[in-house]
Amino acid sequence: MSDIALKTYTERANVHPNAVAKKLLRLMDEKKSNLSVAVDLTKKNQVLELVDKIGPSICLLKTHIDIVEDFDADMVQQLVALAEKHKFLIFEDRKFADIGNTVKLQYSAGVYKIASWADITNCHTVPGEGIISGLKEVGLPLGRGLLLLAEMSSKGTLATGSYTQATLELAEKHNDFCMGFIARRRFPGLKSDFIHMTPGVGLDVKGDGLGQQYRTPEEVICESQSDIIIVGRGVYGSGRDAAQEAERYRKAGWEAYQRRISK
Ligand code: 6AU
Repeated sequence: MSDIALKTYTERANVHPNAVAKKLLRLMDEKKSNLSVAVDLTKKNQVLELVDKIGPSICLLKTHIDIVEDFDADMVQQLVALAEKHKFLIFEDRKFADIGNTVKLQYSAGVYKIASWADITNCHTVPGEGIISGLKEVGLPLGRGLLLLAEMSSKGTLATGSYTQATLELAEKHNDFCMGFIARRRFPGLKSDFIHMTPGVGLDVKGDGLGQQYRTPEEVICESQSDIIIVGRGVYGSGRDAAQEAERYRKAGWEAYQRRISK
């Protein structure tokens, strides 16, 4: 077991150099939650209603803002107000994947102005180091954090082996802005304390028929030593009581973390 995986979130927060990571780790212990909910809904009101319901159970809200059909500036204001009300951070899962100059514009401008409201965003490393440098020029002065997609949850993903390894090295080089990874597990031997977030988490089913693969919070947090579980349809899928399901995942994630740090 890696040393960092045995520390509490607060112990890590106390010495963490990245302001967003520090805030997130503090919130996690305060709310006893390592749950991020992926709200993949296409109507503004559906998103806001769901976020208000699950807000008490999450440490991080994950959005795909570009799937919202009736997006407007008021939606962002309301999301930020909900984040203050329920105490969670916002992660816009934009998965940038272009050259540095283009991602700078995509991150700061356009319809969504992501950098102005999202605490955290993420990117692929396929373009090389320039993508991180470009995003950093915008995000660092605003006190934002970046996650690199080091691995993916989907079947047949190409983000493996030397691609994953090169991604870890880029994160170490830019550890002032890169605060963590999207990954299936904690990577051993890293110098910095990166926050590992894992999607593809479900308690009831193993997949979705489109290549998504689900593992349980126990497998992800305790066995694979990741820090945060990202759950979407498991929480709000058809016929589910979202508030109740969010609590179920929060408890499962938290208990798995308790078992891990007591090993
Ligand atoms: O629980 P689900 O399958 O309903 O939703 C999983 C969420 C979706 C995906 O876009 C996202 O997690 N995701 C990511 C992220 C977070 O970057 C990477 C990945 O490899 N797999 C994945 O599902 O919103």
